[in-house]
Amino acid sequence: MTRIAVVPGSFDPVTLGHLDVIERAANLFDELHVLVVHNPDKSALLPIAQRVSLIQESIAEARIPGSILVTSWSVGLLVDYCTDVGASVLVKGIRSQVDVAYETPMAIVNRDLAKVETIFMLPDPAHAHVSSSLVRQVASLGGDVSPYVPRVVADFLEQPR
Ligand code: COD
Repeated sequence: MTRIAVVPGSFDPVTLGHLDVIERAANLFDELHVLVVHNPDKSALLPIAQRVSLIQESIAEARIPGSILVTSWSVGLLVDYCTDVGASVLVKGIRSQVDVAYETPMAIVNRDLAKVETIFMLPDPAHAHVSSSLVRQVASLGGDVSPYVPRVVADFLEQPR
């Protein structure tokens, strides 16, 4: 049986913290789907299609091995996507108690709704403080985001828009 897992997120933009979780999860499963989902609680910087492209380019740039599909989902519940593609596991990164408080109820509801389990991964300490919102803030104020994001993302954010 092919074990498929989904790494969902806003990825607005993808960071080195996200990429670390993607690489380690790809090592654990036969197939990994990195799923860009709109989070209605956050105001977006990048269009969804741009986020998908930047994740694909970042995975290629880092030469992350494994069977990894990058796509997006906007039609309904996250677990509906999992059911559609035969994925039984969600992988999320946990940086702090705040992440635990945010993710725990969703993990329980997703198991109730569709028997989809959630696996929590601790971050690489080097990237534990990194978030997309921090990157958006530093970039918007003209700061150097290269310590926090893949090179393709830093280059993209530096372009005048
Ligand atoms: N190191 C490790 N992990 C990290 C790091 C880092 N530096 N930064 C972020 N992460 C993790 C996050 O904890 C999260 O697990 C994942 O990476 C994605 O993070 P973000 O910030 O890109 O995405 P979020 O937090 O906005 O998540 C958006 C989701 C849409 C995935 C989330 O809101 C969700 O699961 N929604 C479910 C919608 C649904 O179906 N609801 C009904 C039932 S619950």
